Amino acid sequence: MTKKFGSFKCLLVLALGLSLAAPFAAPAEAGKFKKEYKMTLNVPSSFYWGMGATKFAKLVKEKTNGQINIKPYYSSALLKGAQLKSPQMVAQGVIDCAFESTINSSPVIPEMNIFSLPFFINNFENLDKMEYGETGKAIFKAMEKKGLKGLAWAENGFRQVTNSKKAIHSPQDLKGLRVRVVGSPIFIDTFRQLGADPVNMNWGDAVTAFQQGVVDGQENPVGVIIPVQIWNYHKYTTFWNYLVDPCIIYWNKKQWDAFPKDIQKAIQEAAEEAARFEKALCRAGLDGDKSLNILKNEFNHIMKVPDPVKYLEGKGMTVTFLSDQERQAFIDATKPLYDKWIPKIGKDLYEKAKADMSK
Ligand code: X2X
Repeated sequence: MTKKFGSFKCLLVLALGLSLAAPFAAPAEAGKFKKEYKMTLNVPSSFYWGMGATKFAKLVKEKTNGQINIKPYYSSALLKGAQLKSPQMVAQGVIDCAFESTINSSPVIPEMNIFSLPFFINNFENLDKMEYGETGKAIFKAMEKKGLKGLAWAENGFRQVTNSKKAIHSPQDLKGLRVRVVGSPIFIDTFRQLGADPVNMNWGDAVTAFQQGVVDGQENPVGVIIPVQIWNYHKYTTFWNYLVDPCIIYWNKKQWDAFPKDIQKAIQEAAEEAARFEKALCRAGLDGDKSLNILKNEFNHIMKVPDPVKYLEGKGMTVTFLSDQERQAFIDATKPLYDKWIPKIGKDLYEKAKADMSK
């Protein structure tokens, strides 16, 4: 380089180049970045989760002065729909980063099954206490050990059950129902325990299965059941908040560690902002005015569906809420799962989660 830039003219060009690239890395350093960073997520861009991923990519580009370009690959396109492979692919560096559900990431990080323990986390407040408390810290630490750098907590949401047969009020109502679940073992265990007939399949195949009536039901948050227009296949939904599905924005750790500090800072800020926006989209109309106000005041975003329950009723769905007694029957029926799953999740983490929630 010294030889090349020996002349005064060349020095001038170099100085100009440096000033244009400010405040970030010098051009020589900028050459270290890839042309495109691949990001995986399991849903289309139209879902709230997809909108969050799009925003993350946009913010990263802005905040790094165009040096880091993330391309979102929606609907697990890089994995041919095999949603449970995302954490492994990011850990290996085949994919650079992910905006991914904790369910889909649980094959590599079993600790993430803490969110899938049925009837363990009842509300957003408890979820936030865990994510921003000791539980969240421990999960990010476990991720680092597996080659993943966690950046921010986003969301898919509390999962509700829908079906084409009847309103579900009790475990008996689930008896024999064929329910599509994610291929994560705790979901199969839970629905078997409740007497249903769980069928695991990737989300990419699920909609065809609903259309063809191969399954009677499924479970997902409003951020999925609304854009997929579930009322076209299922007339009944029960809001049982039986478990929650956070998303995490994460990066291949080796690659992350090699980024200059200013780039790390910019991406981290982008992740936190995108996650706050996306979380609010997923919670809008489910936490009073809180998330609706965050969207309006901080992001100038007005929700098309400000009240998901009313919206589903408006589409002709029967929306059922459980009484305390009905809920207790589900809690009792799923208790045996705790004996099997707490050792897999880690007793320590389970205790941390309980402590976080009681703070
Ligand atoms: O597969 C699902 O049900 C979905 C879309 O919610 C996830 O990716 C976990």
